[in-house]
Amino acid sequence: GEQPSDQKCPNQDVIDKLEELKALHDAKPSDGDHWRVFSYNKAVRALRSYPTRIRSYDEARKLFGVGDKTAQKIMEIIETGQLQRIQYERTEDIEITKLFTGIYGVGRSTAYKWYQNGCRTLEDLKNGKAGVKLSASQRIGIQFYDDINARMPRDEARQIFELIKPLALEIDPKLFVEIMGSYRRGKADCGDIDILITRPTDDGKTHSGVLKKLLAKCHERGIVTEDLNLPDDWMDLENCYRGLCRRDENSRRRRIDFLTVPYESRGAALLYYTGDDIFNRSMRMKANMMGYSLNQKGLYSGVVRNPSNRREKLNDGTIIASATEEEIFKVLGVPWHEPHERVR
Ligand code: DCP
Ligand code: MG
Ligand code: MN
Repeated sequence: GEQPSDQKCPNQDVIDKLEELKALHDAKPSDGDHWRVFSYNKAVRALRSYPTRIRSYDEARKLFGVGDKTAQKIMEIIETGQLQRIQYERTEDIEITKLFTGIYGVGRSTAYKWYQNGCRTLEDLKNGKAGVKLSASQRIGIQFYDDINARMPRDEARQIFELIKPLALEIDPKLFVEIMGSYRRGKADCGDIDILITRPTDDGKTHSGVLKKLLAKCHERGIVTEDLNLPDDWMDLENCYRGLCRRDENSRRRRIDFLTVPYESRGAALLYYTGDDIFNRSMRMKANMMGYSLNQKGLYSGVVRNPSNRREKLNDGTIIASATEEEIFKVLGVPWHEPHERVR
């Protein structure tokens, strides 16, 4: 695997500044500057694997993916510790749009529209300035803005999961309850808690209706505090719930996601929701190259897509692997990766 991103490399300060500039280009509200983002990503990758401190322009220029402009920037950071371009790119539209996209349920286009209509602060939005109408979850997103945008220590995610898992097993001891996402990958901090629930069907029963009962219990105990997105039909085997939770009355709110899937697709769901998103993308690409299609429900063969819109499936294909992560890796010919190895 690659070296973990928190391990310092000899050019870490250069990487940090380039990443900062990249984020500003990426956040361009009108339409992220994708070409620049791509080129900074290439430079950062080269710098990450470079073993020694960069000493000259020529040395920087020799790195794969580093052109004249980027080499100049690298030297500016090495020589001055600063990158002037960052101040120049940090404009009000980017800053305010970023503030607004930090609200749960607000995407870049909504955020930019509010900015264009003259909103500048969270107060402006709450007050309905320029005719802004917030959804219930966006209101909660503003009310707990700082909590939702903070990450929690891994230990707190574990403690909350250990409060919830027994409540689920009280409802049905045969449930399969697993924590996924960044926690399962072993990260030191988590943006939210991702919980998968399913149940074997060999005794003719299913987990239908469990999610509703579990959430009632979690609300009753004060563990889940606010709902953000409820399922359309609580009785479906495949469901998704998003909300806020807390360990106890003295703890901050944390984001929590519950997912339920049919037992046969637990492997595909585990794989997808364990991530990370970049690892998922490479698995999907591998599947596509083999003529398969991979999503959170399974690995399919014979999916026919609309040639002029690859997103549109003309048929569902046949499922060839979904019950375990192992079999999906195997069919794709990808060596087994432990969750902590599934990182960019
Ligand atoms: N996922 C994905 N593509 C997305 C969103 C999610 O592939 N656009 C997958 C990969 C993620 C997993 O779902 O790892 C869980 O999503 P989260 O947003 O909860 O991300 P993480 O748990 O990985 O990180 P965080 O600690 O920020 O929650
Ligand atoms: Mg997560
Ligand atoms: Mn999540």
